[in-house]
Amino acid sequence: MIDIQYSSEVQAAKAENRAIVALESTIITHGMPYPQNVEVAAQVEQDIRDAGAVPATMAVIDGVLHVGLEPDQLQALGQAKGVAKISRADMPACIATGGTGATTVAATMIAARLAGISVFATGGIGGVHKGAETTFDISADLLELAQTPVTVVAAGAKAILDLPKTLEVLETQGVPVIAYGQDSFPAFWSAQSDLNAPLRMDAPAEIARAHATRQAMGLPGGQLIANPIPADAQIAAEELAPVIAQAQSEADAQGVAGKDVTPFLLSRIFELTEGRSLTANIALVRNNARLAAKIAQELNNLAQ
Ligand code: PSU
Ligand code: MN
Repeated sequence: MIDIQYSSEVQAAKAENRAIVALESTIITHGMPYPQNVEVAAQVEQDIRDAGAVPATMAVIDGVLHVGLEPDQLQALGQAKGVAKISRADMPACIATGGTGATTVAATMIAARLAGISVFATGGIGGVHKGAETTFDISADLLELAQTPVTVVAAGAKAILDLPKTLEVLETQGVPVIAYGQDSFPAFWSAQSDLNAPLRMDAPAEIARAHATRQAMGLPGGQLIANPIPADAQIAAEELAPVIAQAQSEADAQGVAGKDVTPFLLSRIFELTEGRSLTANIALVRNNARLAAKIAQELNNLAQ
C-alpha cells in the first residue's frame, strides 16, 4: 500500500466509523476560477458536515496522497499555479515523482477506494466529447466507473459532451446510471434533457442498497447517480447552446487537445456567460454533496 495522509477530521471519522464523502480537487484547480474555487470547496465541505457526514477532498501534494485536506492545504491548492490535473494514468507517476496534482473524477475514485470510502460527490463527470468519432476523446472517468466500486453523485454531464454517446459507453461498460427523483437524464445546467436515464431511484436508501448489492454480487465498478440541478438555479439549454458551440469552435481552431479540452471549455463558458455558469455550477455541486452525505449514511447503516 502507498502512504496516505488523512486529514485530522477524516482520521477521526474513520476511527468512529462515521459516513465519509469523497470530493475531487480538479474542480477546484481546473474547473473554477480563484477565489470562488476555494470558497466553493469550503462551502461544499460544510454542506457535507451539515448533512451529517465528513468530507474528504483528495489531492496529491509533494508526492503524498491526501485524503481530506486541512483548510490551509485547500487554500494553497486553490491558489497554486500550474497544478497538474491527474487522472488514472497520471496518478502513480505524480506520486512516484513527488509531484502535486489535483484529482479528476477517475483519480478521486481510485483514492476513495484506497481509503475505504464508497461515496463521492462532484459537479459533472467527464464523458464522450463531441466529435469523438474522429478525436477518440472519451474521458477515463467512464472506464473508472466500470471498475472502481464508488457511487458517484453528479448532475449528469455537461452539454459540452455528446450525451447520447456518453450514455452508450456507460451502458457498454455496465455502469448503472440512476437518475434521482426523475426519469430524464439531467444535463448539468438543466435539470431535464430529452434523454431518459436507464434507471431511476427516489430514495438515498435505495441507492445505498443498489451499491451494496453490486458489491455482494462481486461485480466491479461503481454507479453514477445523476442528480438534477435545483430548478431555481437552472440555465436554459437554448441559452447555453450557442455559448458551448462558440467555446467548442475556439478549442478546435486553437488545436486544444487531450486533457486540456475540458478545462478550456469550462473557462470559456464561464467567461462567455459572465459568470452565470459558475453560479449554477455552485448550486448543483452543493446539491450533490447533500445527497451524497445521505447515501453515505444509508450505506453506513447497512454495514452496521
Ligand atoms: N466536468 C465538469 N466539471 C469539471 C470536470 C468535468 O463539469 O470540473 C473535471 C472533472 O475533474 C472530471 C474531468 O473528472 O474534468 C474530466 O476531464 P477529461 O474530460 O479530460 O477526462
Ligand atoms: Mn479527454
